[in-house]
Amino acid sequence: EGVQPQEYVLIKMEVIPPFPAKLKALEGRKVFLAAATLRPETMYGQTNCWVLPDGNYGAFEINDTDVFILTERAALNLAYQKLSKVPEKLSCLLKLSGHDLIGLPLSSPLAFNEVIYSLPMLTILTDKGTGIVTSVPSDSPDDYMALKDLVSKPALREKYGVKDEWVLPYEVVPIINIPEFGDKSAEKVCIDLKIKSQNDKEKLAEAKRLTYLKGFTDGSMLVGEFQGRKVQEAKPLIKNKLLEAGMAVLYSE
Ligand code: A2H
Repeated sequence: EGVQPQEYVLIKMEVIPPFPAKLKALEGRKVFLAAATLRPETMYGQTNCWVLPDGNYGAFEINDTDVFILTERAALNLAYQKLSKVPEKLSCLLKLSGHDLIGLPLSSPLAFNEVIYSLPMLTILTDKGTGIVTSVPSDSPDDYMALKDLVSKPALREKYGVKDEWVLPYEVVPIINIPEFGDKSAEKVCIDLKIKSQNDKEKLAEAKRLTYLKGFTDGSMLVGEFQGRKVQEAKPLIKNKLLEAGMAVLYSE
């Protein structure tokens, strides 16, 4: 962790009832996978959610109505940021593993896809953010490659119990244009750099550097309320919209 605190937007990805057996204890509650992002303006292009299969998660009461699924570490940080039912204390309703979360159908703010699924990503860090990541393959090289791995490797889907219909038909949703990279910048850069899988760390770091920088400085919105505006301008507007609508909360660590 750096010297400066990092501020994330936590996107409330709602688990669509009825809940599977592992989540039965949460029935009747409003349950969200809380995904940490630095790119709230990309939420239109969400295609799925990522969890770490062997990761440890919990379902924590955040206030009188909402339950967040995330790592205990993140829940504790949130408890010190006025986001726990009991001030500065955890209220864990249920412990869960990443495996328990794979295949959950979700409804996520701003996403053009009305129902998206929770899927395995093997490179998620449990000491960063919430351990839950929302997937935007048009603009995130990590997301693009992790999804491509699942789409192109039936054995990988089988290993993690991923049903074909949770990943297929697979479509990248264009949401931001970057003059140098087009309307699906992550896909283009991953192809140009010949990235082979989600584990190709060095090349992915370069792809992220390229798209992140150019997306912010040169990108413009192709969709949504701020269509045609620069990403730089749209980003704080969309972030505030999500926060005001109660679809997201701020989180620092
Ligand atoms: B970003 P930083 Cl479109 N493990 O959101 C691995 N990755 C994580 C994570 C974790 N525990 N928690 C968050 N992240 C991802 C959107 C996005 C992101 C786009 C493009 C780039 C991008 C959609 N996924 O991140 O190390 C989340 O993915 C590029 C780095 O704190 C989060 O924002 O800088 C970002 O990494 C935070 O990473």
